This record gives sequence, structure tokens and C-alpha cells, in this order.
Amino acid sequence: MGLLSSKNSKTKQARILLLGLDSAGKSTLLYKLKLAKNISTLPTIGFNVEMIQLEKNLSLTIWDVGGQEKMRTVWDHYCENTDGLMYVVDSTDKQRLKDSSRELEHILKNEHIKNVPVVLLANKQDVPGALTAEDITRMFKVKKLCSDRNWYVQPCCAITGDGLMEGFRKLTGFVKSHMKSRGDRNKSRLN
Ligand code: G3D
Ligand code: MG
Repeated sequence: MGLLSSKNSKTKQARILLLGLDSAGKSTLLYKLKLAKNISTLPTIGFNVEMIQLEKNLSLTIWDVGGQEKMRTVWDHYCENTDGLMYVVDSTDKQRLKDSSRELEHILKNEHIKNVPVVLLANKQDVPGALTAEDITRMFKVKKLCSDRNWYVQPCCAITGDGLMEGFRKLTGFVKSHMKSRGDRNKSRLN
């Protein structure tokens, strides 16, 4: 993955996990971002990897691992070296909301992503009756679940792209300060 770093040696790479139940809209939003930013795709079997650079010195490598039940069992294995989590929720799928919040709760317990920032995307806001970002915050008990990290819930529509950039910019900001404080901690450990 030296593609972007060869362009600008100061560009840092951040690894972002893109998770959420199947049909939440992960592939749609990656495709939308790709069209908007003309980002590169690494075709892979079982998951998609995209690179996006929203800021000069930071490029995000986004791992879309897939959300079907059998793929959820491997989410844990992708947590290592992750700098940020983007969790996509289908705000219209009220039947599986509990499943989605349970999966989020589970993944947040992974040691490797302790303190790693999270942005929840409350997707499909174009559909009448969709739960709002506030509803999702409350129903997922995000404040409590994410009390040890930076978090934000962003309403969006992956089809039109509304809210997507805002969500990724928010995550980028969080990731930068997370990487910095981790770097500071490592430095002080060495001193
Ligand atoms: P996934 O990758 O998380 O499994 P997909 O989900 O991106 O494949 O999306 C699942 C379905 O939801 C797709 O519909 C897609 O078009 C739809 N979808 C994704 N985002 C939105 C959105 O913001 N609004 C609406 N209305 N639909 C959305 P199909 O019919 O192709 O299965
Ligand atoms: Mg998909």
C-alpha cells in the first residue's frame, strides 16, 4: 500500500473500518465517495478496500468487510491497527435495529479498538419515517457505549451523498487527534 505515500512522504495513512449490517448501505456510500473523489479501488474477494484523501496530510484506507451474518464473525479480526470506525445504520430497518446495536456493542469491546473514535452514519434519511440521528443516538445508547472515545452520529443518504463528506470529515478530525495522542503516549513511554 505504498501508492499514496510515494506521492507525498508526509502523508499519513489511517486505517478505517467500515462496518454495519448487510444492506445498511456501505457499498453504496463507498461507490458514491469514489465518484465524488475519484479514489482508487483495490478489487478483493470478500471485502472492498478504498482509499480517500480528504486532507493534505492524511489518507484513509477504508475496509468494508461486509455485514452478512457469517462476515460479522470475522469483524474482530480486522480491528488490529484500526484508527477509526465508521458504523453504518439503516435508519429505516426498525426490525434489525437491535441486531445492529448489539453488533456495535460487541465490536466496541475489542481490545484493539479501545479508545478508537467512532462515527455512526444514520443512513437512508431520504426515506420518509427514517429514524433521526437523535433517535439512533438514544436507541443505541451511544453516549454510554462510547464514553471512552470520541463519537458522532451523522445523518446521511448514501444515494445522494448528503451528509457523507460531513461524516468522513468528522471522523478524519477525530482520527488525527487520536493518532496524535497515541504518538505522544508512545513517545513518553520511550523517554
Ligand atoms: P451494504 O453494502 O451495507 O450491504 P448496500 O448495503 O450498499 O448494498 O445497500 C443495500 C440497499 O440499500 C441497496 O438497495 C441500496 O441501493 C440501498 N441504499 C443504500 N443507501 C441508501 C440510502 O441512503 N437511501 C435509500 N433509499 N436506499 C439506500 P438494493 O435495492 O439495490 O438492494
Ligand atoms: Mg456491501
